[in-house]
Amino acid sequence: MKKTTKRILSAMLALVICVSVMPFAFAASIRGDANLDGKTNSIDALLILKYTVGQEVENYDDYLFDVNGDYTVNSTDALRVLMLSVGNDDPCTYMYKEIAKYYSDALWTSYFETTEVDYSVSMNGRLTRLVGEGIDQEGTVESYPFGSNYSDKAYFENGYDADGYTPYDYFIDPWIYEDGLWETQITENETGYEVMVQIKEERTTSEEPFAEYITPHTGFYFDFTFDENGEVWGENGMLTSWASITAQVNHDGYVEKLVCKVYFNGEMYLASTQTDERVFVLIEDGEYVLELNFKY
Ligand SMILES: [Ca+2]
Ligand SMILES: [Ca+2]
Repeated sequence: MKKTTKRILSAMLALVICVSVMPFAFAASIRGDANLDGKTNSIDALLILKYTVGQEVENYDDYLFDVNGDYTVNSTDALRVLMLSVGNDDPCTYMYKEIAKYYSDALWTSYFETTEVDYSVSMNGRLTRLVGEGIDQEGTVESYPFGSNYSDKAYFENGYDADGYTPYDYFIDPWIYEDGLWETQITENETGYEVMVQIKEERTTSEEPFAEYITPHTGFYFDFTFDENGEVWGENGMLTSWASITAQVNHDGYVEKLVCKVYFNGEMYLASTQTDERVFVLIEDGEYVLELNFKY
């Protein structure tokens, strides 16, 4: 078995994604910099404290004041800023690319330390196809939901399974291609940090089937070959897709849980090598979900 085939990527469908609205806006400010002077120090801590005791502050901003991202502004946030000002590292104050790096480092480390990964992959959406006489003549429209899911466990020791495969061979890339970054976000919770990384929408076609951002980094695999036996293949098609990855990183810096969602829509013409029949296929509301639960 070739290493690439170990990947649990199973999209033998052709698709095009149309996602026009992204849910988050990129915040350019530094968390904790309450007075927006580009530095985090005791002045900011004092402003946050003032706010928590009900005093009026200028330019109040949820994002800036809620340093640990727990949707509450209190003395903990002020303390965070003080710790920062004396040189403590605090992932909650990371920005954009720093968050992506934090995510990548955590996943990379986790891949080497994990002993077991419980994983599941699912894919669903709606498929419409024009069948019968083919695309140039009148045919019948069929529309139906599609879906599949799969789950299993994989065991590792010192970064390898019994056959010499790494978690990276199984799952998604630990690093994110910088140009493909759309948005990042980090929030603290009871067990550590929840890190969210979103990857830009991009389009692939049957002429340019290699996605730059999503496919290699999320594990989502799009193949314009429609039938694995080679009897039917994509003659002409497009896929657009974007991805959102959420990782729960514990206080020791290890990923405990990771959910990667790829949203996609697509359309393509298919041709059969055996019958010469051609059909048009439209895929909507596609969602591919990879969930990983790590044990150490
Ligand atoms: Ca400041
Ligand atoms: Ca807070």
